[in-house]
Amino acid sequence: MVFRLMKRTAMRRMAGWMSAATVVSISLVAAQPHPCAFTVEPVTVDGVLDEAVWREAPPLAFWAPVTQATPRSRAWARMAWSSDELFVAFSASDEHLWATRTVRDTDTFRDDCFEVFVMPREPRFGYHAFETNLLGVTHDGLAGAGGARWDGEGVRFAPRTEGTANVSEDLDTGWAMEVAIPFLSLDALGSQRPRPGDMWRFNLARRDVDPRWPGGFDLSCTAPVSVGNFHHWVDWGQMVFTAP
Ligand SMILES: [Ca+2]
Ligand SMILES: [Ca+2]
Repeated sequence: MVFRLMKRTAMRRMAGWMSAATVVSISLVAAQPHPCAFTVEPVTVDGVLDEAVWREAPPLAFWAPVTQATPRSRAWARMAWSSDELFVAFSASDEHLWATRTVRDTDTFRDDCFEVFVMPREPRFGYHAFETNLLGVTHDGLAGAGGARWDGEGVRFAPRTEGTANVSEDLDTGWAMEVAIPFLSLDALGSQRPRPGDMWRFNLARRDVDPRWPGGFDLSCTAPVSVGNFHHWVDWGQMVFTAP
């Protein structure tokens, strides 16, 4: 109940930049599994979010861990699927674009970063994490099932920035990312594809680097995590694969 009241308060604060219809959708997804929209139209993974499914799929809002406060910069994400892949779209305002890591599986999560976490089956099979900075460089892995090092085969990340990354003297506009994750790449899913009605635990998260803020960054995610850790899967939301 406390969480629900806090969500409502936060939603009122967001109403200034989102339509009433959008706010209603977000209030619903906080209470029930978030629909992952099936798309028959191919998604071109180029960071340009102009596919019809990105207009039609319901948006997810981002909240601060623990407090569920509104983040310093706004962002939204949407999820979709085809028979072969999970797609995620992310769009964020950001006045200070910053990313310096160029090598896979390094600490990309310290840059301006968008993170996708999915747990396709029971916790004993683990979950996959993709922590990808705005250069499109990822730190991906399989966690919770022995901690084996893992690289997503065929996973694609397409960032698009509006502004000048790694230049402190100006103000930037923001950035977006389009993600495609082949289902057969997910070890935690066991070489299967989801069926309509299947539900996965998930979390989408953002680290927003900005030297003007205390600590130099702001954290937010779509799940109501009760600790300052995006990996705290017991608090993740659920998504449901909608029928074609
Ligand atoms: Ca696109
Ligand atoms: Ca930033």
